[in-house]
Amino acid sequence: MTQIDTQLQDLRQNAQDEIASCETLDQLEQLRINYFGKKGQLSKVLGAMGKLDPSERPRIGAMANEVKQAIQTDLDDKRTALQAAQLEAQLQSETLDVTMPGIYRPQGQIHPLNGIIDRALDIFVGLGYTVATGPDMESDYYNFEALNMPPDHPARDMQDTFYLPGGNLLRTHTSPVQIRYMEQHKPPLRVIVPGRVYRRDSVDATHAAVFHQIELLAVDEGLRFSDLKGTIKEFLRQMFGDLPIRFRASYFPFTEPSAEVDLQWQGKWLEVLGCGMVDPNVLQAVGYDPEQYTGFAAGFGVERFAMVLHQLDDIRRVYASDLRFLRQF
Ligand code: 2NM
Repeated sequence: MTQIDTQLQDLRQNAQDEIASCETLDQLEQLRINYFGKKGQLSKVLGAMGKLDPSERPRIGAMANEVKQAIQTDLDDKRTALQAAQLEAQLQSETLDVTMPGIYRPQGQIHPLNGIIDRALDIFVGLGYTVATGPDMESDYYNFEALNMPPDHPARDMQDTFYLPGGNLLRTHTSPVQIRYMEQHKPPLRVIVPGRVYRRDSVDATHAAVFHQIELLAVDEGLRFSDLKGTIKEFLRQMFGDLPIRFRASYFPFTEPSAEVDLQWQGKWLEVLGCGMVDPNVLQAVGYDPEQYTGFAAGFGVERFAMVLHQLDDIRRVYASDLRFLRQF
């Protein structure tokens, strides 16, 4: 045997061993370059072919080809195996077990006050009303003056209103929003206004310094007290069910005539809202002609509705953010 014979056999054997113990595709590529590259081991051996006796060349050439083929086959088989292993490992590590328990995220829920507000707004939107809102900080004009409450009106008392530095105040009702809305729109109009209001009441089981009101206003030609009655009746029917209601004469500075509405709830008459025909002075203040247009308005307290509908005995619970309490609704 010639020396080149042995070299080729050794090359074949080394390649076989190295490929067999190779563990990664990168290593395998290095091996391929090491054997088949321009400066690789096979080239080196074949470079010595020139020195061979010409009669030996065909045999050695065939042998070199065999060795090359065998190494190539080993490399291909190994590459296939390593790729399969890599894919398998990837599939293992990226497997998503959809039957695993999820990460627990407590479900939020609608606060009982927002639940009442949502329901009331839905009912009035169903009756053709538009939802409007406005600022919590108001001027004396929008909160009182435009609502037919002159400077000496008792409701303006420091004892009842939170006055702010600079002459502004925290609105004591949502009615200033209706004034602003009327300034911006011509009749006919129907608006429903939810919002936070502020009063200097001492806090107890049924009073809070900050609470929520919903007020509605309709202005059109020919609106009458019977339109107000029908609207209130339908609203209370959708809110509480078909229960007896009664209208009692009352007084508000911004409506004339005015009424309070009672609902027979669990055998007792319960006052649930105030309402009336918008006072002509209010219409005049926003530039409407009271001879052409009439309006009706009503207002109610959201907390009071929540307390009735959810049978609550203390308003302060609604604000305490105690989840054990709030989760009941
Ligand atoms: C009430 C009762 C009666 C009322 C009046 C107005 C306005 F701006 F149109 F004049 N808004 N809300 C009103 C009338 C509110 O709450 C008990």
